Amino acid sequence: MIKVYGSVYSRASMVMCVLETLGLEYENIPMLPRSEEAQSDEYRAINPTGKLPSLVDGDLVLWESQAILFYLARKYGNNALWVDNLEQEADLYRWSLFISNQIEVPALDMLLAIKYAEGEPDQAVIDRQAQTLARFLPVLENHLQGKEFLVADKLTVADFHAAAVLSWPKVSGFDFQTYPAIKGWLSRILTLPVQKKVRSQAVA
Ligand SMILES: N[C@@H](CCC(=O)N[C@@H](CS)C(=O)NCC(=O)O)C(=O)O
Repeated sequence: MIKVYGSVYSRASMVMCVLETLGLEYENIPMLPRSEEAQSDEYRAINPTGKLPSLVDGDLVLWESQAILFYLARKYGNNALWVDNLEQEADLYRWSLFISNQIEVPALDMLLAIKYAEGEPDQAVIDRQAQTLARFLPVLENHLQGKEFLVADKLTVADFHAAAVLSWPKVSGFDFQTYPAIKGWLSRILTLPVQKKVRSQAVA
């Protein structure tokens, strides 16, 4: 059976959302980021970075969340959660890479500065990340206007990845008021029933 390493409180949640949407059976090994288990020699033999998530499917051992999502959609999607032609595939890579390269770092650093600060949150760090987001979010806002999904007018793995990343500033209290298209899309993806189902598997 497919194994997913990583708790629902990590990027493993997007992998589980995809597995659930595709109706695949899997076993979740719910380890937490930076936990002893994630640093163990046993886990590093699966993922030498010691990060989450990782996927084991038969002989395939895979890490990097987007590589995992692309693999699952291509291998098991049967047209679900993937695109229909090469041009759409290029578009999916474009938006997924844009989220990874331009949004992921400020979104995560903002979350860490606000929710995981030791002591008082560092306002200078928060302001810097907000400035970076303010540079790139208008691009996403413009793209999402009049659209339900990120690419190809259908739900794809890119939506699960991008929404997980954008959920970090959301839970940090970032104000999406000036980005109504992002706000609507984010709410649409984060309230899909599969998200609730995956979260319900959380172990304390
Ligand atoms: N680019 C990697 C990032 C993986 C990552 O940073 N995972 C977090 C949990 S969501 C982690 O394990 N952090 C612990 C650490 O940085 O050591 C991916 O998308 O899989």
